[in-house]
Amino acid sequence: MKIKFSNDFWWGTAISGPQSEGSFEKKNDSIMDYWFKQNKEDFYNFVGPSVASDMFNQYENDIKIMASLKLNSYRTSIQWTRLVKNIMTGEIDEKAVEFYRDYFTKLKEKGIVTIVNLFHFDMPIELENIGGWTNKKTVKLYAQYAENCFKLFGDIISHWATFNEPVVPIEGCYLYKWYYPKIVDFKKGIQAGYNTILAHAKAVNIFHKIFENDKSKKICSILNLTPAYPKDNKPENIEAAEIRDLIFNKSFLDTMIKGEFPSKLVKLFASEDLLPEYDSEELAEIKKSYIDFLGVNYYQPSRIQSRLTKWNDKKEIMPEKWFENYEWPEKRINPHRGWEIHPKTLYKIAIDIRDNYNNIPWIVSENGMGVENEDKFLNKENQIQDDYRIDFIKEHLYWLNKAIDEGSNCFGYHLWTFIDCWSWGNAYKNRYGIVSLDLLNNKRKIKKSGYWLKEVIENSNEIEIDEDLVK
Ligand code: BGP
Repeated sequence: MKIKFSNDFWWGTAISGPQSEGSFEKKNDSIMDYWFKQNKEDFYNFVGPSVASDMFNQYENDIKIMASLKLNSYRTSIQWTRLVKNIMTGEIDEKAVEFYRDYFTKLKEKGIVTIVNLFHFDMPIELENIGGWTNKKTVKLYAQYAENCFKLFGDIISHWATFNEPVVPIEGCYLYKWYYPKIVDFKKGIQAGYNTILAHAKAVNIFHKIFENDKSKKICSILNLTPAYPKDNKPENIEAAEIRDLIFNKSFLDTMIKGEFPSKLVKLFASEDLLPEYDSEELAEIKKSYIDFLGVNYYQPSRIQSRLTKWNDKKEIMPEKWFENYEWPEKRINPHRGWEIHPKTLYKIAIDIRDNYNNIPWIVSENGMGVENEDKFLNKENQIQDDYRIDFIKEHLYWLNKAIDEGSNCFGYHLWTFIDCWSWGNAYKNRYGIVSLDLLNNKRKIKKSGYWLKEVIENSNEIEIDEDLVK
């Protein structure tokens, strides 16, 4: 069977500054740099973010590779800890401005539209030391940083993102101990989440003011959506899944698109004395902010049931007070990452955006598959034969295409990622790139999936899909 995407469809890849650039010439540490200096053993093979994919030095060549693959779009992020020389005053590092201006200009010259994101988990350590997102001073400094970025690069960049996956630092830093500072404190996490939303709203409002006469400038937020499937139709399981959705998806989705916190979530948090500190001026700022488009990172859904045992109220409260994860027996997983592969959920997300979120224009801003030891798939020409990745992409594109046919307003698909990149904790264990990176010499080589994508684009965005793959 054949599917086809519109001629102006965006094809590209996404990456982040901290995971690709390396920390060359950076004047400040993020929590990730600091965490690595403190606890190297927390990182796969003791590899930290200092060199990453060496894009700081090789971006010009990398952009040529992107162009050779006919990709028309891209996303990366500015590192706050690079752009700003002095985190507390916001003083700009002119060398960093030169670097980003050249990087973004080179992309533009090749006809590649870049979405520039402002925050990808990389909180400056100085701000984490005063409470990170739990402190409103961070919100103020972020708004100043965002305004500087819009003014410094707004002549080159048309598309912006305030945050990548804002819920993830809440989970990682305040609930599940994935990332430094590994605090377990749900109430603090909620304050951090609320302040993140406020910071987003402030940045969006500043953006719309600066560019009020230029409709080509657009801003989004990038959310990782993990729709919750209840185990079955029992009301208690449906209710548990609904709560999981409220806490992890709708908290950000509803606020950023509709300007309002879901009332059921507010009631739930109030019942446990978990509401953050807020005032009416802040709520008005949030209400006023609107995004021009939405970025959706999709990797996996969640599978939920009601609690099998009563939550022990003597324990620290966690979101799991209201639900439990459920192991769906039919679950297909990517064993390298442990994440479920369920392409049809992308269709569910697309229809939900169409029906419940004003059919806002949106892009799949990340989707991809991390695989360990990809070297075993090298052919004689030293090229990685990642057919599993091609199949993974095709399956997702099939469901996306169906949703677009049914009216969902998705205008593009970005793969995570362009080149194998450093990951939080996992470092270089799982490779996601369509271009491989040799860690010994930082050499790049396009994988089979990269050439496959190029072929799709050259073939007028038409894709042949094996029916067995999507039944
Ligand atoms: C997303 C993040 C990326 C990236 C990707 C893969 O959640 O936005 O930064 O890391 O997931 O995840 P991981 O690197 O943990 O395998």
